Amino acid sequence: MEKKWWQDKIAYQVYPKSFLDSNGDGIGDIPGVISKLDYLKQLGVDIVWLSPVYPSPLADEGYDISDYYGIDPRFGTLDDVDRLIAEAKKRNMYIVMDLVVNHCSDEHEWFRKACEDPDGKYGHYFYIRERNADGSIPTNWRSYFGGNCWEPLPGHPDKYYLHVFHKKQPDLNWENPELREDVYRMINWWLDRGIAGFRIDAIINIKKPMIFRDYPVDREDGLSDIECMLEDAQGIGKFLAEMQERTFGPHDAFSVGEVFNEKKEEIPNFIGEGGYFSSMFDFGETIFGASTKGWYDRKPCLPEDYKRCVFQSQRSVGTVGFLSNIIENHDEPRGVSRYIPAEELSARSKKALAGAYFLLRGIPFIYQGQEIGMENKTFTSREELDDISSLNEYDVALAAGCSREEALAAVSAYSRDNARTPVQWTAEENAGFTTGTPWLAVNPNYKAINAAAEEDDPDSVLNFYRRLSQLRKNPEYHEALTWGSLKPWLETQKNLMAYVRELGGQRILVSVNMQCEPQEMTLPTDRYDVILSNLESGQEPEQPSGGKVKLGGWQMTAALI
Ligand code: TEU
Ligand code: CA
Repeated sequence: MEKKWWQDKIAYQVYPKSFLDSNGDGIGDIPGVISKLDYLKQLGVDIVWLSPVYPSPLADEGYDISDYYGIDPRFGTLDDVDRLIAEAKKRNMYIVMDLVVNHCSDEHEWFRKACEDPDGKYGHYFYIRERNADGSIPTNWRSYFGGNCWEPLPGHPDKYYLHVFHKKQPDLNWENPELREDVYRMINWWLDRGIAGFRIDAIINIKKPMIFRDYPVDREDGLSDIECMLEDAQGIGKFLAEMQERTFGPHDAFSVGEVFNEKKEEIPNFIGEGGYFSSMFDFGETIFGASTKGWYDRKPCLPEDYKRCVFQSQRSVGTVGFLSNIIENHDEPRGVSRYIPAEELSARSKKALAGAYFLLRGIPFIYQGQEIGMENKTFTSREELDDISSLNEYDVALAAGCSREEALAAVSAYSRDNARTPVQWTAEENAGFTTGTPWLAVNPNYKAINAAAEEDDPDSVLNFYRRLSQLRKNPEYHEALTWGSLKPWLETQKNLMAYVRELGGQRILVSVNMQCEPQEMTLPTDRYDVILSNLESGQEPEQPSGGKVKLGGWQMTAALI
């Protein structure tokens, strides 16, 4: 595969609203991000992805954009973005923005014009349909955030518009070449401004079936899972290839797609050489255990499940392309709370999980706060929730017969708000996030878990992430850890996640004991030279004997073999 500038990079996701507030209004902002670039540099971050900072009514926290060419005053100004790009550049870092073009906000000018004249130019920017002859909505599709996908078009009671997310997020009609041209113009405008690329939101949704029809009803609400519509939609490649050729390709930009439902045979088209995207997220373990009924019916992802999902994704991509690896993002609970059984959660196990995913083949993404081991928050009432998806899932759970406590427990475990509580910088009030009142309450555990406390502690999660980055960048191992193949080792040994990264004769064995009890691991070769471990200072990993090595509880080790 052709070498590209982004293949050996480490990325970090900033959710601006919750990152750092520079002016005391309780909302994180771009100047806040700029002030932490040195911190990110020290963490080994090369690429910083900003979740949306464009003008938005914030119905879906910025994923509902009302002007693609501006910056919401809550987050700063275009000048701030230019300064961010320049400051990043000084540090050899890159800024990546969020591209949200499956839909815009219902407050975007395009939608307002579509409402004024549904048969005019901008009417064709959306999916506008007449009511059915019997007065019913055009199709029975359930939106991601609950309820049906159709909303009466303001001013036109006989017409509906399609929204697969919230009703304030009308879907854009990608079949219309004029719309596509407008999107490409906007992408190129940002790339010309100096950003290095985009994370591409909800992109699998841009292709709809040519014929809109009902699918089997799967809940009491009389609607069908939106996945049925997506399954039926063929030919997304045409749009994705065109976008790549017109925008990312000529700019040599980095693009990472939010792709959930790829089929193995499509992977080369998506992220192979000359593919639609540079990379796409691996969501194998993220979607594990999901239920069409709702969050209340989800199955937990145990260490064995985690390992199986990750290896399956690694296998299906092989060396064809580069996955982007995560343990969490702004839509998910905290990875440490999700993948580590609650009673086993500790700095040691957090570091073990970090080591397990960070050295996989692909681009490691760190989500803000992950590097200090931030955990889920416990939400004690519906009023503490902000996220529209969580609010809907709470209601879904109640409607399915759960008690309030059960509904709250389900939402607490999976709420997107878990990742959106402010970053815990210090042990001071509001975790040093703001001098005002934070827009979303901080996690009360900030006195124990915060960046300042971890700074000087050699055994902290933060310092372990730094060591992981250093290992990936160390010229001695950099090539194998970037371009090397990955082969699982002793894949069926319970709660052992081990794999070998190999390139040109160099082999690095990464082994993680994902349980509190020690366990023995048979080694593939006689050699076992440890180059990194998550053990506390003063502790040494055990030496092998008789071709085996003993791994302590939640021990993670990387060794040359
Ligand atoms: O997410 C797409 C998506 O499918 C997930 O939002 C998922 O359905 C949801 O998290 C379930 O709770 C992207 C963004 O990452 C997300 O923040 C936006 O809300 C969504 O698109 C709409 O833009
Ligand atoms: Ca602010």
